[in-house]
Amino acid sequence: MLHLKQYLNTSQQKRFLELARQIPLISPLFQPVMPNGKQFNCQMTSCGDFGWISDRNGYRYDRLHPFTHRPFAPMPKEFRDLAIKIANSIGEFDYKPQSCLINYYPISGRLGIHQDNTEKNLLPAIISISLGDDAIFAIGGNKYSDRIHEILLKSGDIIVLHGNSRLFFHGIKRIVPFTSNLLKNGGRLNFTIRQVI
Ligand code: MD6
Ligand code: FE
Repeated sequence: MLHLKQYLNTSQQKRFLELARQIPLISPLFQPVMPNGKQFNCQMTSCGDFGWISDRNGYRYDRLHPFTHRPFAPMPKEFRDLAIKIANSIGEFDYKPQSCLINYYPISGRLGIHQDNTEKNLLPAIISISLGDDAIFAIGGNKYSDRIHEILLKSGDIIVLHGNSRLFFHGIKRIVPFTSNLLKNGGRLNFTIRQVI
């Protein structure tokens, strides 16, 4: 795992926020349910060739938004360029940013411990960008029962799960309210850029 602290400066964070704000106009945020029917504690949408979906039928990627039934908004070039640059820096020279999952956490938001294994191709890195309020990120190992440690993610930080850590269990324990003024209504945005196939 890589934790690139303050990788994006304030003006780059504002630029990424401005780009992200356009996406729900085409691909609205929604609060998915898990296969067991429980609601997620954050809202989601995606951009790029594929979006990540969860509902009663399971977790998967789809080319169409589950409510608009239209292709997801295109992934902004700046997102793709950033992902390719970071992938190249860790020796992934053929990285294809095919999907960016956007999670919005209100101050009460969280995300249970999970493994990102829905992708057909589990080798390419997942590159995660945080904006807005701080979050307590919990990360363990390849087994659910592995010891977990906590990392404070701040606005502009990037986490990369790659190589040995690609399938590490992780989640968001909680948001730390009022720690950033980037989002005017508070809360946190997270973008995870993935190569799916
Ligand atoms: C979040 N992140 O930061 C949730 N997944 O809101 C993730 O679930 C995640 O940070 C895969 C790789 C990096 C991540
Ligand atoms: Fe994840």
